[in-house]
Amino acid sequence: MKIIIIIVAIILIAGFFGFIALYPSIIIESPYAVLGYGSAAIYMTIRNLGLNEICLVKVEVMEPPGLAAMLHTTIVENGIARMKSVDRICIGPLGTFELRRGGYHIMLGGDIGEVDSFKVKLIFSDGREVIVIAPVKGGLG
Ligand SMILES: [Cu+2]
Repeated sequence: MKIIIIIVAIILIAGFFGFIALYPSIIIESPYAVLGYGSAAIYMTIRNLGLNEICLVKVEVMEPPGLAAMLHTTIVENGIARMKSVDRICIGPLGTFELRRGGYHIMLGGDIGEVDSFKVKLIFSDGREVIVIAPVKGGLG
């Protein structure tokens, strides 16, 4: 009897760590949005608690509907900052990546109107999806 309990415990513990290894957490911290003219930018910090690199490859806007989302970075050429599309944003093993003003961000386009927040779905390279609500905090200065 005792040996069965020990075997079951080992299986459960191995299963738990196997699950953690296969599906390590992605943590989204302090998401927020800034409104522009016919656009908006979303910023946040993404933490990868896994031992493999993960990449944010796509964003879908859930609310409000009908908006397009792109991944952008900001580059400075001849002293002028402009935005450039990127196809992915990668976060290394046990790494942290900050989407921030003047850097990488999620760009929303379309008929945005008056909104208090955006609900977006982040889609990662391993197929995982994370839903994030980003409250609006002011306009693009
Ligand atoms: Cu942009």
